[in-house]
This record gives sequence, C-alpha cells and structure tokens, in this order.
Amino acid sequence: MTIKQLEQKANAIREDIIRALVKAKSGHSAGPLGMADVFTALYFHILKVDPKRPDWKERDRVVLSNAHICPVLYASLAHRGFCSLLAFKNTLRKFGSPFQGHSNNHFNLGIETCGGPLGQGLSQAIGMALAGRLDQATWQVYALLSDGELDEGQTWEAIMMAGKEKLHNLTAIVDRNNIQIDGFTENIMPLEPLADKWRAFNWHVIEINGHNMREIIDALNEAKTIFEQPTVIIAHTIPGKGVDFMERKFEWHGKPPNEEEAKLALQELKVIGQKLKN
Ligand SMILES: Cc1ncc(C[n+]2csc(CCOP(=O)(O)OP(=O)(O)O)c2C)c(N)n1
Ligand SMILES: [Mg+2]
Repeated sequence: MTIKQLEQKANAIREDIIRALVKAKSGHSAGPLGMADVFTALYFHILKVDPKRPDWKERDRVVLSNAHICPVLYASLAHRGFCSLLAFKNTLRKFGSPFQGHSNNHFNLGIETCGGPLGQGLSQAIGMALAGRLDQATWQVYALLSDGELDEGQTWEAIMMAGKEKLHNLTAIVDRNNIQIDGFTENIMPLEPLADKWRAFNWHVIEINGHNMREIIDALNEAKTIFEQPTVIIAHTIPGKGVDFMERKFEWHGKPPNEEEAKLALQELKVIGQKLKN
C-alpha cells in the first residue's frame, strides 16, 4: 500500500471504531482513535502475519498491553481479514462476543494475550522475545503500551530486564498521548524526560509523530536494524485524533459517543476521507 492508501485505511478504521462504539454504548474513544495510524502501519505494512493462519508459527507477535484501546486492534484485524467487520461493529462488548471491552486470546483471531490489568504487557512480550531468541526465530515482538501505564512499577522492571537481555527482537511502542483516565499525565505522575529514562535502561529510542505515516513506517523499519538493544518508539499522538470535539480531552478516555456525537464524528471523518482521495 502507498502512504496515501495507508492514510485512507486509517481513516476507515477510525470510522468503524466510532460505529462500533456508538452501538456498544460503552467503551473507550480517545486511545483507539489516537492509535489508528500506528495500527494501520503495523497491520498493513510491517507485520508478518497471515489472516488465514492466525496461529502461524512464524508470525510476528503483537501484545496489546493497554487493552482498553482494543477497538483499534479489532478494527485493524477485521480490515486485514482476520475476522468479520460486521461482527465487530455489531457485537463490541456484547455478552459472548469475541470483541470484549478488553482484548483476549480465546478466539483464535490473531490476538496473543489477555489484557486489562495495565502494566503487564511488556513482561508478556519479553517472555515471547526470550522464547523467540532461544528458538533462533526470525519473528519480531511488538509490545503496545500507553503512557498512563508507565505509572506501573512492573513496566519499569520489564524495561530494565529487556535492556539487560539486549532483546533486539522486541519493539515497544508507547502511545504518548499525554492523557490517562482522569487527567493529564504530567499532572498526575510526570513521566518526562521519558526518552532519557528508556535510554538509561539501555533501549534504542525513536520519537515520532504518531500520525505521520512515513515517520511511523521508518521508525518500525529502523527498529529491525538495531541488533544490540531493544527499541522503543515513543509515538506522540493526539487522543481522539480525527474527531475535533474529542481531541486532547481526557474526558473521552473511557466513554463512547452517543448517537448525535457519532453522527458528527462520522461527518468529520468523511470529510477527511474525501480529502485523502484527492
Ligand atoms: C492495573 C490497572 N490499574 C488501573 C486500571 C484502570 N485504568 C484503565 S485505563 C486507565 C488509564 C491509563 O492511562 P492510558 O492508558 O494512558 O489512557 P488513555 O491514553 O488510553 O486514555 C486506568 C487507570 C487498569 N486497567 N489496570
Ligand atoms: Mg495515555
């Protein structure tokens, strides 16, 4: 796919996130919209995966640690052909649906882990990366984390461990959107200087604009060329990206749009989509 096509795909994914959330009547809006570009780059350009064989041994592994942003994972998997897009839009958060409010690995949809309790994903990803190294495997592990969950001590134990083990087959991607559940990260638990902290734990650090498709792809490709360290990509994103009244507002961390708000959001995304066609 070209950069333009990837941008169009990310916009379509944002539209389907809104459609699923309004129907679910609960869920998280800001994080999923903010990470749509990164997920599109992963699932449509970078990852070695096969939708027909979700458990293919040679697949790259994706661990979604901040599992509350799973609508963007589900929408990406559905667009990539791992599962039904209609089922995602109609059954998000419904009892018995594979598309629960936090992602889980019970349905063979290409989801590696169960999430929900923040702070655990990097440790899970390290286990996979160590196993891959033992097997001399070529597949990569991608751990998606949020900035809010960097408040969890376990994350820093994991960062220290991966640095010590020089896990070059591991790439962490931090959704640096500056918000958490009820406020701005720098007011609740300041994280800066964030890049320096990862560097001090012996990681290769790349900072990017998480909405610039070229930068996202270049960073993910650069990560594959680093052989002495694990890489972290700090993706600066705008929570709620694409929907003006949601952007940068922590109030949209954990609520869905109502019917009226969804209509407005879809109108805005339609305009963006039309611009991307020209
Ligand atoms: C261990 C743990 N503590 C608390 C929560 C409740 N919780 C869910 S999301 C969240 C905010 C975390 O911040 P972030 O992931 O950066 O939020 P976002 O940027 O997606 O809005 C919290 C505290 C949780 N899921 N797990
Ligand atoms: Mg955040």
